[in-house]
Amino acid sequence: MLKDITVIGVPMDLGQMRRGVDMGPSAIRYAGVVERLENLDYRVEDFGDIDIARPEKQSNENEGNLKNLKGVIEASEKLSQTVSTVISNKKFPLVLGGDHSIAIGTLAGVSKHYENLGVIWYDAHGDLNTADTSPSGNIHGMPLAVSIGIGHERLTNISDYTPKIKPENIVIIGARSLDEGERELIKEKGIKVYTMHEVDRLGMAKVMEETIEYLAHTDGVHLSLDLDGLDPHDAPGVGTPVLGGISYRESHLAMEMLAEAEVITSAEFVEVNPILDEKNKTATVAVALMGSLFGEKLL
Ligand code: NNH
Ligand code: MN
Ligand code: MN
Ligand code: MN
Repeated sequence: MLKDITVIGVPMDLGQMRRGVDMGPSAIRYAGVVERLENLDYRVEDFGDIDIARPEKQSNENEGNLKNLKGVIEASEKLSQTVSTVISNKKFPLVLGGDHSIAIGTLAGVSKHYENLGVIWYDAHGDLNTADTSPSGNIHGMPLAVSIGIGHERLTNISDYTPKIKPENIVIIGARSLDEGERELIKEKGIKVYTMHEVDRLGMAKVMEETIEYLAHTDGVHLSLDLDGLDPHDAPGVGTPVLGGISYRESHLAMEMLAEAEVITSAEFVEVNPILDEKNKTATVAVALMGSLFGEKLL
């Protein structure tokens, strides 16, 4: 992995309706992300936060079934440019959310640097909705669809190109709450999904072995880790918790195996909501997982 990391905060809460997830980057910094990675001998620079519009100013910005569309577009363009600059400067972009709609901007900034980018989507949800299939109109349930070029044209064309990723370069891990339209899209596009059923059946070691093998043909892999992929017992500070998730230990194993394989070229940790959390537990879990992802060892 690159020895230089740039941390980018994205205090985004426009992609869903629960307040507090905009404080995620602060909570993760407070949990010691910079120190944790510096202790592993990385040079870590904190870019600070991307400027995000306040939801109070967004009252008339809905378009059809897309809430806060304009604010999400603006933020995505800014984030895309920042991430792209970080990669051009040969630094590893580590993006802190914020709700998962930020992945639209992150992937727009990352993918232009790769011919064949892979994505690991660690999440209880598929995030494969469109305005037509979304039960909520919340854009944080749509970023993976947007990134394969499906959705509102202003979202799919962030940074003036589409699609950002190919369906066959995606692995979803931890899914256990998929909407009807998302299931259809998964089947139609043949997207690789390890639901909790497969995680239980195969075990996390096998899931990660297969995932790494499945993405071996790519020239970079982005990790998009939604903290709600973990069980709410281990990560309670999320807006849409779903029982029966991936454990803290399984998640450490997953990160350790990614570190060993040296495949990850960019990452984001999203949906940390300190208002819904228990003593900053979820941010602390996120930082611990980052430690493993960047090579921390127990011995
Ligand atoms: N699938 C639901 C929706 O589209 C919930 C999405 N919530 C998430 N996604 N946290 O990761 O609204
Ligand atoms: Mn998500
Ligand atoms: Mn590309
Ligand atoms: Mn989720």
